[in-house]
Amino acid sequence: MKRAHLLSLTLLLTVSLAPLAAVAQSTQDTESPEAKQARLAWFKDAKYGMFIHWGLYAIPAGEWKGQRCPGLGEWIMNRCHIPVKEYEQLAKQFNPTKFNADAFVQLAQDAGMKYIVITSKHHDGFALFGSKASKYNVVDATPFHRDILKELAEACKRHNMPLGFYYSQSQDWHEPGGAGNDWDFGPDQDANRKELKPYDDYLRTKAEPQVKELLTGYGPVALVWFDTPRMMTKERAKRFTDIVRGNQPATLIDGRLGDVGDYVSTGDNVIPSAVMKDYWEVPATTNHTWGFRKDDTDWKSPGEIAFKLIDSVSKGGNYLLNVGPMADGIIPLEAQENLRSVGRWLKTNGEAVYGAGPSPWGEEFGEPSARGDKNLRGQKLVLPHNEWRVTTKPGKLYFTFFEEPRVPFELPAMKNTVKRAYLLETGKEVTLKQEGGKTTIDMPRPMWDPMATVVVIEIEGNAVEK
Ligand code: FHN
Repeated sequence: MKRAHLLSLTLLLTVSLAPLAAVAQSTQDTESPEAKQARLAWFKDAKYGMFIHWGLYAIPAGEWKGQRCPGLGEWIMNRCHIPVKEYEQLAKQFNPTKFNADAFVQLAQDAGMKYIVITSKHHDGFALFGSKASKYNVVDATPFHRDILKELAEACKRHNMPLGFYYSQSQDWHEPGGAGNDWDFGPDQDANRKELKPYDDYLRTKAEPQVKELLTGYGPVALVWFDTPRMMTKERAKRFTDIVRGNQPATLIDGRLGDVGDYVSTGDNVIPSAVMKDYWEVPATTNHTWGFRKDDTDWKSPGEIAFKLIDSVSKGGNYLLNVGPMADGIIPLEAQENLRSVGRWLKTNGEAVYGAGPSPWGEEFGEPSARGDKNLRGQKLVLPHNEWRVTTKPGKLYFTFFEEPRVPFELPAMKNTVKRAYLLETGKEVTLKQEGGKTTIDMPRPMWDPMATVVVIEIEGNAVEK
């Protein structure tokens, strides 16, 4: 993150320690669109963040009592219906002696990621920070006794890295009042959606106090990433918004609280098929799970990651890419290597990503199935085209090619005069031809970087006119 942006974020976040009930009311209800955009500015520039899913589930790593338990690693307690009394024993084994907060932040920096979001408490109810609201936390319940979030917050501060906290506000499988644990505590609701658990007790005695602890004990919180809003009425969601706004007014709230957040959170690994009106972020996996599973070694390649990142930026969003540290505190080395490869690419091509705007066109994204087919989620199928994407800055268009154009590449139609074309990485001119109202570029072959090559097109005027 550029220093100026970091300063404005710090400033925004520090102003936040003002007296709070009143602020909560006013920020929530009266914030102007401009003020909201100012809070979002660092996030929109950042584009690429590191998600970290880490907790007790890293110990069983997808296997319970010698049996493979299919599904997401962090869902093992639910998928295998592990009783609370058994699952919580894992805390006694949680001793990640190889954990080094600076190494996490260093990896994010090497990868070119501009913010970090870590699970402070996932659905299993275990907190990765010292909490007075529940002893089921890393400091009180494990032999490790160290406050992982505190160490990470300090490391982030040392490296100027914005830090946000994931918090599972509704699901808490450890608590009788939390949503989601029907194997120990029965269903959350009956057939008429009548609530059957002391859900508000859980919210008031654990979830709300813990969110407050995060907002008051861990320095500036860049964002809170709520998730799976079950039974989250507007009134309940507002209680969380008030805690966040009341303690740190600049902190962003994701799109999964249960009421409007500061930006849209898309589905897991779901990059929209076109530019969206509102600003958005996609949470994404590097393999197929969030929490570590020893049997999931199907890592996304650097090329796939680079494509998804630029695809996201060209559609006006952020790419929040997950790593799942192992029980000893180490992030799987294959994931580290792939992230660092993308980071090296970003070192010379980052201008096309950070702070860049979306595509002025959209034809490059693909086309809806003419037969009206649906995808596996039952949505309208869009047949994607993945050859190239374009991102923008005033007076500049960044065409990123993921496949080598075999013929001169025709730029999409625009009224602007095209002034110049060159490779972003080397500055070398790219042959430009303008004939009969068409502009083509002739990329040198073989492509400079076979993974992704960026050609910068300089145009008259700030933005594309169509
Ligand atoms: O259930 C969670 C899942 O474990 C993971 O945390 C993802 C990340 O976006 N969110 C939920 C499913 O959407």
